[in-house]
Amino acid sequence: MSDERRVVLVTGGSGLVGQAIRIIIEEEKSLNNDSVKNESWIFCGSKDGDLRDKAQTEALFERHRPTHVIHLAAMVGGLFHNMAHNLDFFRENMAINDNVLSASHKNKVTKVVSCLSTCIFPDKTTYPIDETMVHNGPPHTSNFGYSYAKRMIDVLNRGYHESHGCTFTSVIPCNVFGPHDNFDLQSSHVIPALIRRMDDAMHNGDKTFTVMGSGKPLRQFIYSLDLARLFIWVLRNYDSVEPIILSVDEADEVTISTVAEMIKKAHGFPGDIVYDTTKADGQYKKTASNAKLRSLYKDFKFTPFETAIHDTVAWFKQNREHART
Ligand code: NAP
Ligand code: GFB
Repeated sequence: MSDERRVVLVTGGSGLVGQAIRIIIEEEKSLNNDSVKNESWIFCGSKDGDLRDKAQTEALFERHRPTHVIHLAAMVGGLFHNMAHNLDFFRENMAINDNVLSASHKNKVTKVVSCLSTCIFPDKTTYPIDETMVHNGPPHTSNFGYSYAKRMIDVLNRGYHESHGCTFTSVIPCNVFGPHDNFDLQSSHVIPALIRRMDDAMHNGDKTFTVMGSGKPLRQFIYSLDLARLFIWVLRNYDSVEPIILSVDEADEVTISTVAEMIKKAHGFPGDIVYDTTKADGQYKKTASNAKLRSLYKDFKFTPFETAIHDTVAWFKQNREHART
């Protein structure tokens, strides 16, 4: 990146990934990192402007005049929230994404990095999944609304590049977890859901703990602080319009059962884990390759999964009263 002063606007800055980026940027500032000296970072949540509304989006961009944007803002949720609200996931995210990219173009933003997800890939596919496969078939039915809206970010990026030469690109994370996650019972992803519900079980003195589904599905999980470091690296070093997967290795894929046992160990829950197989499993697997990332950022080290789980459980127990529950 050139030496001129950069103003980086982070939409969705109050969420799981946004807060992780804030933590890493603060860490870089405390270490007097050279890159961050040239950058002003602005973290926005919905209180700063409802990005479903075009006028509020344009007002936010006119207020901050960003040169770069990390676009995280979205309606986000776990399997069960998606299954119950596919239409809302599609419409809200379509509106947010079109408004943010249109305002970025109108304000001559130098670069936008948006966020897709490994859950948007075709349900019927070969493995491992890679970046070329985004549009090769319908996504899993459980989250078709979110998936198609996210795929349209890639379509918009290509359109703005072809018509206006914009450097609008995207990253494709696997499942993310960490501090400042959404621990709400209705809308949360599996890891924050299990952490919160097991904390409740500990307080209630429950003898058993119920995991939804069979526990057999496979997932790759990235710690939010690791994803944040990779996001910042993409902003500063990756200039292709083609998406790039940001995921742990295929070998780090784990079953939901393994995750539940790790969270049980981190909590010190004494009871037994039982499975409610009347509840959906969702996608069985969505194994993604991080070969492109590894070829460009060779020495990146991911936080060991068990350490990240332990630290997230500790964060939740210390911050429960302020967390999104
Ligand atoms: P999150 O914790 O739910 O945060 C969502 C963020 O978007 C919040 O800052 C929220 O602001 C903002 N937002 C939502 N609706 C908005 C609106 N109408 N106007 C303005 N801001 C709005 O989500 P996350 O997990 O950090 O996800 C960040 C990005 O990563 C998303 O694009 C998501 O699709 C992607 N992603 C997440 C995962 C995962 O497992 N979590 C996996 C792959 C990709 P308020 O809180 O102030 O309302
Ligand atoms: O993170 P999650 O909700 O979404 O994980 P996906 C769902 C898996 O965890 C299923 C099991 O196999 C569930 O049966 N599970 C067990 C639970 N207990 C629970 C629980 O208490 N809560 C939840 N939520 N799951 C999402 C997509 O898929 O991945 C989203 O639907 C998004 O669009 C996200 O992209 C990253 O990993 O299945």
